[in-house]
Amino acid sequence: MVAGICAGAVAAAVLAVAGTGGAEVCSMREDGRFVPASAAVASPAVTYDKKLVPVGSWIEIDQQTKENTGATTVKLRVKGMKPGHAYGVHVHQKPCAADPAAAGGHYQNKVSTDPADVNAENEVWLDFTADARGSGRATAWHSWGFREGEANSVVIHDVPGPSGARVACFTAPFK
Ligand SMILES: [Cu+2]
Repeated sequence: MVAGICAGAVAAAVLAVAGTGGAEVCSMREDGRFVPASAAVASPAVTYDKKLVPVGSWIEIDQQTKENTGATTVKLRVKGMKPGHAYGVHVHQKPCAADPAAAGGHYQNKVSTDPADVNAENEVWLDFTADARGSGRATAWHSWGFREGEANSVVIHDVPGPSGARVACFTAPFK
């Protein structure tokens, strides 16, 4: 596990850039297999709808943030989903729990109550369509990074776009 050096990286980089000009990257990568929310064995990956996100299906989240600019790439990979199904995915604020609502709302760069700010530029969306084998992938790029401790999960929804039923959740400690 890399130390949590992304938070505050932009401000620090302003001071350091003349000296190093470096393009250091801090990263986070986590993967897990989905278990039922009722499972006795805790997992960072919980499914609330076993038809759309079967028990034993797999997710990996990879985050890369450039220290000098804060620019952030988040990648999602999944296996074992329902072939051909189109899913909606967002980074959410809180960790997952047995209650699908536990993950809270979407992480937003500009925190807002305006529905117009609910979009893939102000939030991290990773919508994907599973291929014939149930695999999928998505990538989101933003010029900004996450505020420390405010992005803690990835929620999979039953339909693409801004909302939809929560069918699974993966706890991931974004930096
Ligand atoms: Cu969501």
